[in-house]
Amino acid sequence: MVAIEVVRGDITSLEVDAIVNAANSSLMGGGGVDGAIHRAAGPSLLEECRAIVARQGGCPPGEAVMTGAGDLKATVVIHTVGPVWQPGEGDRLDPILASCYTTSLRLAADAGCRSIAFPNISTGVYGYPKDRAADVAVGAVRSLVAGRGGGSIERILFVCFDDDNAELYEARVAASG
Ligand code: AR6
Repeated sequence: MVAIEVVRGDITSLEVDAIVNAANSSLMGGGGVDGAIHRAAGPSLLEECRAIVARQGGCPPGEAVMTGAGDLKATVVIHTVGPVWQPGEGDRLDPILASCYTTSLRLAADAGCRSIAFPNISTGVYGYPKDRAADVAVGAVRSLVAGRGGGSIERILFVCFDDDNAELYEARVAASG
């Protein structure tokens, strides 16, 4: 049985095995949750990201890479890149956003993680409509778990920084539980 929870607050303060970062394709840090995670983790995160970029180039939207977690309480940070919202392109972008969640979950499971925390990917700077992103996120996680694709994962947290997202996620997680 996998527990799916909604938490309000700052993702960097959580004690979970894997923290997911809403990064950009350069993996070189940025604002929003990306900036907060890099600040809290310290310089080792950027060093590891640089090594990944040197090896494989950047990270395309919908994909994810994993690093250690530096000074964070987590064990790993999974850096995924959400799609930038474009009006009229939702049907093309939704599967890319869904892939951020499922790819990150699979990476965490491959690393033997038991708990993972997601921010609301693409709903800040990248401008995705929050209700649409919440539908995609909860739907993607639920179907992966229902198909028993979660491996070692026992706890999945949706971490909501703003009240709008918290209400959207609380309603959807309760409705699909
Ligand atoms: N803990 C949890 N959630 C947070 C935190 C935090 N400490 N800080 C912000 N959020 P965004 P994106 C929420 O803009 O839209 C960066 O510059 C925030 O309220 O961080 O995927 C990257 O480098 C919002 O709901 O990510 C990329 O260039 C959510 O996190 C770009 O932004 C995502 O907002 C990615 O844009």
